[in-house]
Order: sequence, then structure tokens, then C-alpha cells
Amino acid sequence: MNHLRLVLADQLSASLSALADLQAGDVVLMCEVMEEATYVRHHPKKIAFLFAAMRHFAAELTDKGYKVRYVTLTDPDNTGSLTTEVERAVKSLAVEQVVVTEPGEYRVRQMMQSWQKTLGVAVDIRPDDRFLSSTEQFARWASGKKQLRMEYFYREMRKAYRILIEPDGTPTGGQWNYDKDNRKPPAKSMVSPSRISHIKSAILEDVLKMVGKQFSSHFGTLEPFHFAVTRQQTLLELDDFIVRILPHFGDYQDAMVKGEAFLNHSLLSSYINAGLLLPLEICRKVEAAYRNNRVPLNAAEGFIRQILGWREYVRGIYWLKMPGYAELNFFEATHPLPDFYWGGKTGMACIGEAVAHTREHAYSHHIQRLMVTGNFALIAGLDVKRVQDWYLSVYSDAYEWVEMPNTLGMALFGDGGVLGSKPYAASGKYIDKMSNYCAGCRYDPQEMTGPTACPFNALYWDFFARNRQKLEANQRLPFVYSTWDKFSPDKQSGIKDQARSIFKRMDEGTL
Ligand code: FAD
Ligand code: DLZ
Ligand code: SF4
Repeated sequence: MNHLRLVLADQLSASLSALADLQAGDVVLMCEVMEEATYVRHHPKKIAFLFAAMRHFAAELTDKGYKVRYVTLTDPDNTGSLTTEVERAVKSLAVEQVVVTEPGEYRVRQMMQSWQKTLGVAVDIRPDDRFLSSTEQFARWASGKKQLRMEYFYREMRKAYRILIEPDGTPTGGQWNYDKDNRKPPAKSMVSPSRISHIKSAILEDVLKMVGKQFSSHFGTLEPFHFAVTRQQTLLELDDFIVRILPHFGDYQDAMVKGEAFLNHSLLSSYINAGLLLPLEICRKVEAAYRNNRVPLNAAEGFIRQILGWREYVRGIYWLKMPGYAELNFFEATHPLPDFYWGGKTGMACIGEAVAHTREHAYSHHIQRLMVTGNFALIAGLDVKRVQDWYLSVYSDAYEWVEMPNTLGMALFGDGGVLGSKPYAASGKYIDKMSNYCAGCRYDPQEMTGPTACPFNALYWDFFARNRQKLEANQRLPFVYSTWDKFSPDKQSGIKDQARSIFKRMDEGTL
């Protein structure tokens, strides 16, 4: 029986379940399709990264002797969608069964689940065992719990995989979490460590030319292009990160520095999410580096927590809560997305910086995503769907399973507390402490009202005042409302007037 094995752009792993038991006569199908490249207007760097990595992966399979049907975007016969390309292949190859690995997006799973009926062919949807917690295991962990806190899930994962666990079952170093040693403000004159670069292959050059022509109207610059596009190249980046950059990862995890997009972050998320690197191999290598005294414990544990903890946890939440999760909007936030998210002019140096990094690299680091663009969207009440579309399209690592819980849940508190116990709202003072942005800004983080007051300050208080009914009972916000109530009526109305003026300037494009 001949099988058609579909491999999606984010399934580029030799160990993929859809490729297990590959037999002579089977065909691997990979297709670049316009529908996937434009259902949100992805950053050109993300499209080029995925198409080049797909082409390399296909070439590696061909070299190993497998039959691959690779459909390029500009192939005149390309019908433009995953469904119609699977249909075309099923018909022309007289296939009896389609084998796939479950996709990372609910939308794509719905699509796959319809194929058996609409295409009249058996479809075998296999679990994605590259993740370390299956959707069933996560559901079991979540079952009966009032609160689904990442920290407790993470401890279970550490025990299950015996990562940073001593033979007697206790956490290495005696603690589960070393965050008290992490998250320092930026050191003076901090710069990003250098990164290794790769020689561009002919495959990559072709893709860059094609993407440059086809997607020039999408937000973001295509070149210079710095991504690794083969497993070999991503392994080089991983090893280089562990040796040179990881030792200071924890210390400056939350720091933000003008002109420095990467600092000590790994830049590995796009590779992990596309399947070029596997989460378990990364955690094992990082643990080995700690045990060989090459990386301190706070850095190793902090990094492993991101991958073994946060990454698996957000994926668990996504599949546990979908499809209803996508419809949540706890604060009924509907304000249109201001132009400055798309590179329009703004005097807010922090936003300008985060958006510039995003445009140039299809990347900004976690704290910029959470505490700058995310925090602004939260306290300004920006439309949750538009904000999610923005995050999904502009970052090279974005797929709905990871983007949605992070944006809707973590940054916007749009799920009302499924993922976080309180909104990550912050005033300009937090950004001033963790960055050197404010010194070069038109606004002053110390001022609450007036034309040069930092917009984050009044919006912060206005957000809590506006949403008092929904937040007052939250046990983790004890001081917010008592502080607000201590403000004089004049101060309160001054803040509200300031917030109104900020919204007006935002809508006029002069903020
Ligand atoms: P590092 O800081 O080096 O972290 C190491 C790794 O840990 C990352 O590569 C990633 O695999 C994992 N990780 C860290 N934090 C998270 C997290 N919160 N959720 C899942 N994995 C995590 N991450 C994505 O991969 N795709 C997204 O679409 C995405 N959207 C986000 C949207 C918002 C609003 C926020 C606040 C965060 C988002 N994140 C997303 C999480 C995080 O910001 C990125 O994983 C990280 O910035 C990627 O850069 P890095 O590889 O240098 O990460
Ligand atoms: C993100 C993306 C893009 C830009 N293009 C393709 C494509 O042409 N072919 C493909 O198989 N997948 C693509 N993807 C990824 C999918 O849109 C989707 O996000 C994931 O496969 C869900 O797991
Ligand atoms: Fe951002 Fe406010 Fe600082 Fe300006 S003053 S950089 S707007 S936090």
C-alpha cells in the first residue's frame, strides 16, 4: 500500500512520526503554498527561512534515497493550499493513505480532519512526539486543578525526564528555580555577543530572490538574512550559544539595551519550532554543560525552564483550551492597533526600538514582546485579535500554538487568568529600570501628566481604574487599588484626562 507522507514547514525533523516506517513506494509531500504564507501576512524573513529550510530538508531526504514530491511556490501547477496540494498528489500518485503528524495549529488540524471525507482517502494523523508532554499527559496533569501554574508543571517535567535532578530525586543545587540570581538590569555599555554566520547555499539564494519578489509588500526587511537553514547549521548555533553566550543568559534575561536586539538570548526558537532542533536534545546538552562546569546553575536551570517548562506548558494550554480559547477577550479590548506597530512614527523610544528589531530581524526578545509591545497593548486595551495577528505575522518563531497563549494569555490577560495569575501591566518605571531606552526618549518616565509624561504611566493607572470591576478581587493586586484610592480626586482625574489625551494622540498618529 502506497502512503503519501505530508511534512509541513514546521515539521522538519528526521524523527517525525509521519516519517516513521517509511517504505519503498511511499512519497513524501512538501509544498510551499500561498494560503499558508498569507493567512496572516508573515514577515518575509520567516517565509524565506521556512522555504529554504524545507528545500534543504527535502534535498536531504532525496539524498537518502526517499521519493519526495516538492512543490515550489512558483510551480505553475501549484494550486495554492495544503488541501488542494494533498488532493492533487493523492489523485496523481494513486495513494491509498495519507500519513501526517498532528499540526501545531487548530485551523490546520480541522483541515486535516476533513480530508478523509472530502478526498476519499484514509488519513492517519499521528501524535507529535517531538513535544515532551503529550496533549493527553498535559490534560491529565491539568485535570481537577483550580490553577494551572507553570512552575508545578515544570517540576513534574524535570522529574519525568530526570533533568537537573539528583539520584535521590531532589532538584540539583537544592532549589527548583534560581530566578533570584537572574533578571538583573543591563550592565553599563552592554553589547550583544557576536553570532556565527553561515555561507549562503544556492538553495537559500534562490529562495531569497523569490521571496523578495513575491512578498515585498509584507512588513519586514528580507536582507541581511542571518538564519541557519539546515540542521547542521542550527547545531553549530546551538553549540556556540551554549559555550559562549549561555553562561550569562540568566543574569540579563530581562535586560533591554538600545540598538541591541539579541543580548544573551539563544535565538533558537525558530529552529526548535520548525523542528530543526529538538527540545530534549537541547535540555540534555545544557545540563551536560552545567555538569562539566561550563555553565553556572542559574543560567542552565533558567534556560531549561524556558524550554522544558514554558514551551511545553503553553502548548498544553493551547490544545487544552482550543477552540474556545481563541474567542476569549476578558477586558473586551477593541481599540484599533496603532500604526506604530507597523513601523509608523512614535516618540516612545521603547516601542520604536522593539518594532525596529522586529522589522529588521523578525525577532525581538521575550521582555520586549511582553513588557513593551505586549504591555502597551494590554494597558491601552488594544483589540486582542489584531494584536494576536500582529505577533503571529511578525515573528519568525510564531505559530498559533505558542503565539496565542503567550499573547492572549500572558501579555494581554485576555483569558482572564488561565495562564497567569495577574496582568503583566507595568508603568514606565519598570522599563526605565530594565533598559536604557528612556534616556533617549521624548517622554519622561518620572512624569505622570503633561505633554512629556511617559504614556505608560497614566495608561497603567487608567487600565486598573477602567477594569476595576474585573480585577479588584484578584488576590495578587493588593496594593494597586489601595494606592489608587489614596490618590486625591484631582490626581485621579488628572490621570484620566492624561489617558484620554494619550488615546487621542495615538489615534491621530502623534504619540
Ligand atoms: P530565549 O530567551 O533564548 O529562550 C530559550 C527558549 O525557550 C526559546 O527559544 C523558546 O523555545 C523557549 N521559550 C522561552 N519563553 C517561552 C515562552 N513564553 N513560550 C514558549 N517558549 C518559550 N515564542 C515562540 O516560540 N513563538 C511565538 O510566537 C511567541 N510569541 C510570543 C508572544 C508574546 C506576546 C510573548 C510575551 C512571548 C512570545 N514567545 C513566543 C515566547 C518568547 O518570547 C520567545 O520564545 C523567545 O523570545 C524566543 O527567543 P529566543 O529563542 O532567543 O529565546
Ligand atoms: C508558516 C508557514 C508558511 C509561511 N508557509 C508554509 C507552507 O508553504 N507550507 C507549509 O507546509 N507550511 C507553512 N507554514 C506553516 C503552517 O502555516 C502552519 O503554521 C503549521 O504547519 C502549523 O503547524
Ligand atoms: Fe518608553 Fe516611557 Fe521610557 Fe519613553 S519614557 S522609553 S515611552 S518607558
